[in-house]
Amino acid sequence: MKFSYEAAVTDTPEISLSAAVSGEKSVGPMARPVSRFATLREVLTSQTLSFLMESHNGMSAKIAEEAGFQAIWASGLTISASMGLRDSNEASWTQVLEVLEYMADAVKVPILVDGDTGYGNFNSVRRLVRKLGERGIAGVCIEDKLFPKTNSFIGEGQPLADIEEFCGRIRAAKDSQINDDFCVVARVEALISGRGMDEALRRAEAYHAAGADSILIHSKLASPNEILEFTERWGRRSPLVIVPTMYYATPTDAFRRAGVNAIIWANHLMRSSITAMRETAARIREDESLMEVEGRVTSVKDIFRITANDELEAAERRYLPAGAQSRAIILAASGGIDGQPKCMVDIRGKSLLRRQMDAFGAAGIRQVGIVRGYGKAAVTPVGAELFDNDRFDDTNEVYSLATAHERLQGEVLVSYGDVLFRNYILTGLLSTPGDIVIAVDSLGRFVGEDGRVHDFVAGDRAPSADYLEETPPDLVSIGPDVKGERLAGEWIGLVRFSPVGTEWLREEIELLRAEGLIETADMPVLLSRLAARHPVKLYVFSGHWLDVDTAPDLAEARNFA
Ligand code: SPV
Ligand code: MG
Repeated sequence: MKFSYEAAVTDTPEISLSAAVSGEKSVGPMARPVSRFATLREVLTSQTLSFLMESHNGMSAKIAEEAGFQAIWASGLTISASMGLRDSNEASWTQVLEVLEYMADAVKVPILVDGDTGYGNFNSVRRLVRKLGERGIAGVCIEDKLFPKTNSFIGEGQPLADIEEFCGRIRAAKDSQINDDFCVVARVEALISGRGMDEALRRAEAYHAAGADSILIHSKLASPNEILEFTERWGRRSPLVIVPTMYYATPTDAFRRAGVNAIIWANHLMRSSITAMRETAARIREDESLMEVEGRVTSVKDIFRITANDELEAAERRYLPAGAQSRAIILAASGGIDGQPKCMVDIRGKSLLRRQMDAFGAAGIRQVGIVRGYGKAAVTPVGAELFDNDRFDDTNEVYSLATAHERLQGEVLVSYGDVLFRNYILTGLLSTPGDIVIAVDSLGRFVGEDGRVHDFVAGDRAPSADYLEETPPDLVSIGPDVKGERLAGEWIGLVRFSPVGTEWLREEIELLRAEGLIETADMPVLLSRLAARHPVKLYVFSGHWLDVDTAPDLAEARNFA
């Protein structure tokens, strides 16, 4: 879609700017997506006054977009400043291009880049404009000065480019654009250089004739007088952009009435961030503490939100293999051996917990949460998220699990913190179909009276050794008293929930809470209740695991590992 200035003035635009900004499809007669190029064209040419906010990197661009700005001004001054450089073309144009690419990737709204002088002659401009278009930058502003440029607010009487030569730069830019809606804004520096109003108007006329899509008339006076005189004498011959950095006290309506199409707020995100960073740095330096600062600065969580971490999590679910999408929650709150939390006992140079985390890691499960309780200060493994059940003495396993409720989403494995198992058991559990699958040791059928509590499991049919039998049995009952010919074995304290199974798990936890049973329920109770409402599958194997409850278990574990 092509916008001419005249069409924009006289016709109803075919696109909705808000739709373009939000990235939605337009719903007008021509219903099709609006490009950023077309959006910038409308921002610069529409009769309704628009605003461009300065940004200098991906984050500031996101903040400008979040605030609702329709377009972004990628300022030469502030991009240089963000690099610790002067606004004197000390950064090369390809270095600026790289920053622009981050900015364009970060936002949907269009970017008008401050292209300074075009970094040289017509030939530099041609390459610049092509590359900008390739990177999705919707427009460039070039100023009629000489390379290397000097900021307009430094010194007096800066030399200007020859008019004809600068018109050549504009024509070269227009001939090189790879998108019909790419905008070239010609910036007139005659008022800045003290050349007077007639010269400014003459230059604006020539640049308009050379094909500029808009004229930026710049002034460094504190009063708006010369800008208002210019707009009056210009008489809306083309779209106009202004930068009221110095004449900031003028009410915006004055420019609206004068027929200005777009205003650039040129450097205020950079300047405000400098103020904020200075204050924070001074406070922390003085206090040698974060106390005063925390709560007054953006949270780390907010950074995750701004950079759309949730999108990455969704992509991980789409693209990573099953194990990598899973999270393990290790219940390690209860009990100890010889005054040490069970999960921390050393089994041949590695804690039980570390061994379990390594097993999860080997299966591709990188997100591990640990619910601590007994001796929690000693449970600080690297690479795990920690949850605390400080009531481990008078609560049970479901209460511990509920402390990690924030993480009960997606594919979740829950395991007791005091079990050791061979890796193949985990792999088998992960690949058994079902929304809830529990790992069952068939040798548990033969356990005699040994004075320990076992979670025996009965299925809806006897476990089959048939090669062709592919459907695992369903759990019917689980607990220390389960017996009979449907006895499948012993649950080892490892259960997998699919994303759907995790939803059921959350519901069941909430029901237990509502019934006042959350504090007393153990995992077998939870699994029994789940099995009453949903299919809970058994993954049956033989041996190759143990739990570490007592000192003799510990001795056995040391042989096992
Ligand atoms: C910039 O933001 O880099 C500009 C505007 O060119 S000004 O600093 O006002 O010249
Ligand atoms: Mg600049």
